[in-house]
Amino acid sequence: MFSFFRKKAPVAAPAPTTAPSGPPASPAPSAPSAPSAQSRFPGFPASSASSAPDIFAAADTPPKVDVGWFARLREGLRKTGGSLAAVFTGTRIDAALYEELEAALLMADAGSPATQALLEELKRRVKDTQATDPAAVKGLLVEVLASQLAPLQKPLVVGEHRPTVMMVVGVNGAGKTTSIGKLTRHLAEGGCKVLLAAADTFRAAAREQLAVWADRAQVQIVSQEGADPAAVTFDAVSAGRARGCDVVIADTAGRLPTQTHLMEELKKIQRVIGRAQEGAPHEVLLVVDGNTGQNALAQVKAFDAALGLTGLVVTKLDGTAKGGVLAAIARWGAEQGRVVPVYFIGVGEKLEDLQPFDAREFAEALLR
Ligand SMILES: Nc1nc2c(ncn2[C@@H]2O[C@H](COP(=O)(O)OP(=O)(O)OP(=O)(O)O)[C@@H](O)[C@H]2O)c(=O)[nH]1
Ligand SMILES: [Mg+2]
Repeated sequence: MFSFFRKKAPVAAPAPTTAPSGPPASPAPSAPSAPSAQSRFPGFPASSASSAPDIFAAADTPPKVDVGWFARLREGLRKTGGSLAAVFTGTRIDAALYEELEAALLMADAGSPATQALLEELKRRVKDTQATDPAAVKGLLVEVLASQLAPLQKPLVVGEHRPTVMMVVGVNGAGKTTSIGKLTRHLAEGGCKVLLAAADTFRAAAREQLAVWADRAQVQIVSQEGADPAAVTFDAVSAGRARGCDVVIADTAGRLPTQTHLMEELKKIQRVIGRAQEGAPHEVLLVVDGNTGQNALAQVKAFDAALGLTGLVVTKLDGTAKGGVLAAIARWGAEQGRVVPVYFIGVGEKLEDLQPFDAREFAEALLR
């Protein structure tokens, strides 16, 4: 079992309790919790007495214990990797090589601005290092890609606010509920008290799906059939505050950013969360399916314009994803001077298949 979250300070949260799904929970009296001197984070020693605030962070240097997920990422990106690798099988570094590489990057969904930026920086490094062998250029491309993706790598920190409130958004079937489920398990196993809000209220299956994850992780859920999603979320945040939860995560229904009324509904949820807790939501996470290529970038832009995203989860990179879209997202961030980080990538349906994003690992999985 690998550790997903790093303990930076003693945990003040009591042990998780389970509540059945049902109508919005009435705020329960919150028992003041005593700081624990013992680590409840698997794999990490008990921290010494510290006055630092409780902070849980996704490991910024993810442990490399499970090779399975990395193999799945490599396998998922194999096709793109194959086309990129083919560029470097010749014996000369010439204009034809760069042309082929440009085509391969565009095919990999990197988009034109990121492709140009990658090529420019690669040529500069080739010149600086006086590389003469195409294989060496491939090595340099790993470096260039890793450095251009690096701004996307940022740990998700929870614990600075209590509760830390996250709303999770995205198009239909992107992997929102599954990612929330996995994240909840990791948080709960790391000692966080989590409460889920089933703000996808109209589909019974959606509520049930989230309830299954809540049950598995032994965390509370606020859920009400057919209720206004904003009202359910308000109740959940209020209950999270009253019960001394560390994290409240709202699962929303899938929608296209072009569906104006549904985007308005998300804005309402966001506003209402702010009414239940000042300064919240602390995270507005967009889940995007890595298979959707350049459309994923369009989704990032549209949801960001509507809600002001704080982070991304890119799922299904174990499938037929081409992977280049992460370079496009990084380039877009660089151009606008505000990067929306990729907190996690999804490489399958199992718990360990949600991993903190690591720029170098990703570049290596794509190109090695
Ligand atoms: N292969 C693979 N499948 C995934 C991944 N993440 C999610 N899925 C699957 O994608 C499907 C849709 O996932 P959900 O979590 O239900 O997606 P959602 O965004 O909540 O969907 P809606 O609520 O209907 O909008 C499910 O079958 C998941 O198991 C991933 O990283 N890899
Ligand atoms: Mg869902």
